[in-house]
Amino acid sequence: MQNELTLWPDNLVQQYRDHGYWQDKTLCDYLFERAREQPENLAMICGERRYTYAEMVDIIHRFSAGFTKLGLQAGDNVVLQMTNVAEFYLCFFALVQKGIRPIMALPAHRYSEIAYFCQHANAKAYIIDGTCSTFNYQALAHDILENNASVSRVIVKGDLHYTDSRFTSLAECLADTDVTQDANPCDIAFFQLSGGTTGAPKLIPRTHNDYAYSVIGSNALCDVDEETRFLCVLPVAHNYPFSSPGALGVFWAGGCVIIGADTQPQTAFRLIEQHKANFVPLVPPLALLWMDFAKTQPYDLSSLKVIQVGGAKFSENAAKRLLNVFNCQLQQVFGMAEGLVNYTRLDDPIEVITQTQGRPISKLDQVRVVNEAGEDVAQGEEGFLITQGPYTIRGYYNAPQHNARSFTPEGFYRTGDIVRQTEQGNIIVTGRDKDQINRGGEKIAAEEIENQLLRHDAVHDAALIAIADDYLGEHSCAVIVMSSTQSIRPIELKRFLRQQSLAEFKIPDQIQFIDELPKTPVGKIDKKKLRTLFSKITASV
Ligand code: OOB
Repeated sequence: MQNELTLWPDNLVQQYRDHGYWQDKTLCDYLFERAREQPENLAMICGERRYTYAEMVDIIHRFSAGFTKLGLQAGDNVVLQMTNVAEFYLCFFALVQKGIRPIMALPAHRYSEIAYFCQHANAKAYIIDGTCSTFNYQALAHDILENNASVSRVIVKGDLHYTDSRFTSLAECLADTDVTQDANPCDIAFFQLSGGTTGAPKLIPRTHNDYAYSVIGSNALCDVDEETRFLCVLPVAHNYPFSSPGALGVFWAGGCVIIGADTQPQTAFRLIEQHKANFVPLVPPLALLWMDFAKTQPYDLSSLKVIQVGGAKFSENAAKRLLNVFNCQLQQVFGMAEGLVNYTRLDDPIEVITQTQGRPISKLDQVRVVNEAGEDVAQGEEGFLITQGPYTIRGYYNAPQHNARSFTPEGFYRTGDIVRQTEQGNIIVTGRDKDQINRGGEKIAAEEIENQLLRHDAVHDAALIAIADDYLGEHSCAVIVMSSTQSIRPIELKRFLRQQSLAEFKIPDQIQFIDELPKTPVGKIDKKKLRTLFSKITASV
């Protein structure tokens, strides 16, 4: 299909192969090889359930057969929305083995986002956790089936709530084993989701070759090996805990992934003690919460070797404090689902670890810091970060107009991040040039929420802005100009947004009213001014 995958230029592909970065293996190959080498090693712990590598791969092959029986085949797209459960990884690999391409929805996504993924990618099936106690995904899936013609199957972990024949339980997909792979390493393996700045999240096509390299490269510099016991409390599908080095890195190195059902420090600390976890990725708000809790908690956390913090800016103060509270190493991670991932190295000087967001995985990652005109700024100066490399996409899926804005004519991805680079090449994130709110690592595209707000009759104009927040880093604030004929209270507006079935983290934390939105000289909404205005108000309440 046209526009499915924007390819890397031939000369770069040649370089990536010459360096051995692109190995022409599938994402499954690395796991299956590991399982052959050490079948009895423990691969996953999920609550009371434990899976050796042999057991894990056996289930994957059986799900592969089951999904094929349901009529799914190579090239089909499928929305995969699981909570933090082992079935997420089992389904992921089973789909990928057959060349079926999962779209990595987050548990927080609701009708609005899921319907968009289904429509945009013509998804054939929707896989959910039907056992979740905090949200009824089966009811959501029922709505999706009713309104999205492409989706003909819902596959459910747990007992079915609907007698509808289009619902199948995952347990029924455990068919005879199928060990054949229908995946091509150059093709799209799956879709990550972009934080986005406009509309709904864009689909990010990741190929086997590019993604595998990012994982292998991450493993090397994060010291991941058979001894790694990785606790995953962040959403399993997110690029950071999935592949930086993430659960994939751990599976490929023969370590063990301990799946945490929630992010509460009590739960996590118990898991760390019980399973001797030694590696855990966190986002800044969680790192702060864990630090507070660590002061008084009774658990033995001495197994911890590395805490990663990424997804949003971690302040130098907090970084220093973390090192004092936990007797382990800190690694800062600055990455993006589109590709580029930067890490501070484990043996970096303490100033680098606490003051910077690290440097790229690969020497073939090209990072440039440029001005408005696209020219490189002087070393050490602030500018816009653009990048290309062996695992950074060249275009979003079926989004030509968006691609024209998000990539330079040479194919560099415009990250929208404002950074400066130290002499040693470490990156310090200083700001953002994209209309997005980074709510403790969860990204909100301002325009998406503004469009939803404008659907309400009482809203004449709306702007969503970021307000500094001690805990989240930033929270969202909707600034509203009410229509002359109707008024509305903040609580009603929030209720209205919830009725649009959006992910909860996108509901504005704060709603403020104004007579008119200030404009810049070129007529754009002056969000800087709004931020100054409402930050003061927030600080004084
Ligand atoms: C990760 O991926 P996304 O796609 O959810 O978000 C990417 C954006 C970056 O462009 C940047 O704006 C922000 O999140 N970000 C950070 C950061 N890490 C990510 N901003 C400041 N400091 C950091 N350490 O968030 C992601 C993907 C892979 C690994 C790690 C994070």
